[in-house]
Amino acid sequence: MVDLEQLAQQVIGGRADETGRLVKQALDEGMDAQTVLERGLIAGMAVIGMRFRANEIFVPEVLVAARAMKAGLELLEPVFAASGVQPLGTVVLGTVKGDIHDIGKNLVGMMLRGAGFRVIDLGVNVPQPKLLEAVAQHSPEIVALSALLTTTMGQMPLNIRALRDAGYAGKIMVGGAPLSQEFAEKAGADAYGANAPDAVEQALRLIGAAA
Ligand code: B12
Repeated sequence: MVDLEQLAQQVIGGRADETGRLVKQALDEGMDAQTVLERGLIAGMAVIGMRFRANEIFVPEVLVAARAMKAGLELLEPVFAASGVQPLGTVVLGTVKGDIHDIGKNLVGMMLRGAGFRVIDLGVNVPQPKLLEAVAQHSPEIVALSALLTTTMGQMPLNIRALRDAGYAGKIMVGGAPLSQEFAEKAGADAYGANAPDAVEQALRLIGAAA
């Protein structure tokens, strides 16, 4: 029987192959996918989130852990799709127009997925029509936008206004190095996240789930 604590340790250590192997073994042994997700993958990523916040580890370690988590998630996703386990909510995520930075956005997306959200990642340099189209198509509980440049952070209020004008009534969360809580409030966002664990905490708050 797979030891889920050991699976969590593989995520923490960023060992993608071993993570995938243990997830597959757990499923083959008939273990419930939700249990594998919560007590293996999410438990591991939660430790990474805490260590990242405490400045005990840095971006490279988070990235390799996130990659390991992704390897495990890819094996669980078809099981969830087949069994109809409900995600916490849908997040439409993207880096704003004119901006091609995506390392932070990808981290945010992976941690949101790890927390149980369905994430529709629109990629980088996302023009407003593409964002509006995705929101109309997926009716997300949350739209999450990233900007890394002072020249692109101005896209935030423009996108937020366009989303509201189009009738989007869900929550909007923004982040990226040049942004701040104050900027987010002025832009009309519902939340600002300073880093990926914070993004998860904010997303849970926005949908009314305890962090
Ligand atoms: C890597 C990098 C690049 C890579 C990007 C590769 C990639 N695939 O992303 C490349 C080389 C392509 C690049 C290009 C450019 N870059 Co650059 N880049 C960086 C660098 C070194 C690191 C950014 C990064 O990935 N950080 C690590 C991640 C994990 O952190 P993060 O992005 O901040 O994300 C975290 C939080 O902000 C938050 N977050 C992020 N998004 C979101 C979204 C939500 C919803 C939430 C809640 C939270 C959240 O959570 C994340 C995880 O903790 C920064 C310097 C720096 N120290 O920030 C410069 C930097 C951002 N770049 C800069 C510049 C100027 C450029 C260029 C214009 C350079 C040029 N002259 O061509 C181009 C712009 C291209 C474009 N149109 O976008 C400047 C921006 C200056 C400014 N004030 O505007 C910086 C600050 C460097 C500098 N000091 O001058 N860059």
